[in-house]
Amino acid sequence: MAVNLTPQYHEAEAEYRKAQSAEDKLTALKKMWVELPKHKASEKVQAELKRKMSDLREEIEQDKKSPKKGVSYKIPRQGAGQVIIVGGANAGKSCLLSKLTRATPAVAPYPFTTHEPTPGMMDWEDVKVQLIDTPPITADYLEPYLSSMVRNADVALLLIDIGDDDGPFGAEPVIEKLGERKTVLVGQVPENDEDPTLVHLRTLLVANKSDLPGANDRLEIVKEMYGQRFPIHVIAAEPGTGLPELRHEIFKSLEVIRVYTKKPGKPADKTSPYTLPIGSTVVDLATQVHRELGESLKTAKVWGTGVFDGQAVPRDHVLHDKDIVELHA
Ligand SMILES: Nc1nc2c(ncn2[C@@H]2O[C@H](COP(=O)(O)OP(=O)(O)OP(=O)(O)O)[C@@H](O)[C@H]2O)c(=O)[nH]1
Ligand SMILES: [Mg+2]
Repeated sequence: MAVNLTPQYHEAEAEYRKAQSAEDKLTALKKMWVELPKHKASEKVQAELKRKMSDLREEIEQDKKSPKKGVSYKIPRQGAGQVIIVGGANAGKSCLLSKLTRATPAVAPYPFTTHEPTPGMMDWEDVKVQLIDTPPITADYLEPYLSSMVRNADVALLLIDIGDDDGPFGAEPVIEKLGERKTVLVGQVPENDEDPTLVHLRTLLVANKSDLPGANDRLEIVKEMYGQRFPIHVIAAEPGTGLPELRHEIFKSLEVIRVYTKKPGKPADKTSPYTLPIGSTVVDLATQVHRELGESLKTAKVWGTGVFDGQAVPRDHVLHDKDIVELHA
């Protein structure tokens, strides 16, 4: 079968040949990518374009970095937790961020659109969770700073494109590349880390573009490949299918509780809860409110789970989601 190339493809190719700078070459290659018919006969050309785009991206990044070596993106943690979105090129990572938060990253129908990590805050009930969109990870490309960003996050979303035959196979390079940097994506973090140099990161596998033809068949492949390793959530980010459920799963995956504080004789402050790891005690809450309060705390009263309303509890009382606490120094 021949690859029928459009006149626009040839025009873009001519632009590519004339281009002097890496940026202009990349722009022309992106146009070629959009114009290229995506079927079996064009697989070689697709691979070649992807490789060239990847090489150029690396070149541009390196050029940017050479004046100030060791550029890193430190995104200060905000909200109830930090969740990093990773995946192969074109999986829909930026689209997902734009649907779950008010961030506006570039979304485009060709790979290697995102060059820099972008944060956004996701609302879930009365808390906010920080999400970070990232550049793609492929077999031959991993931004140098990305593995440490992943290690620092609380949870990863590993996005897979089930709208495309190559999609299900885009996850393995992500897992491998991060694994080479001792960053291990896992469904459940092991209780005892045998190798202390490894960082295990709780990961939800998110199968995206379920609205496209053939997605169900590819989902079966994904389940066979990863069903034992990760919890799988099926969404279509663009039309918004499955997103309310995903928000809930993201919050649950952080394994935190929300606790409201109140002053004696006053109603609880319900505007912004404190968030603490599951299993946290009254002292942990007091320390988060103010370090000194953690030390001076004598007793507390709790309204919520497993207590009578306003029951006095000791410092080591374990709190539950949505408890209301009055702290007494
Ligand atoms: N049909 C469909 N298209 C989607 C869906 N989600 C994303 N897309 C499209 O997929 C393309 C890629 O989306 P992006 O969000 O740019 O993908 P990305 O993973 O950020 O890509 P890179 O930054 O290049 O790694 C865009 O054209 C999106 O509109 C979906 O659920 N269904
Ligand atoms: Mg992107």
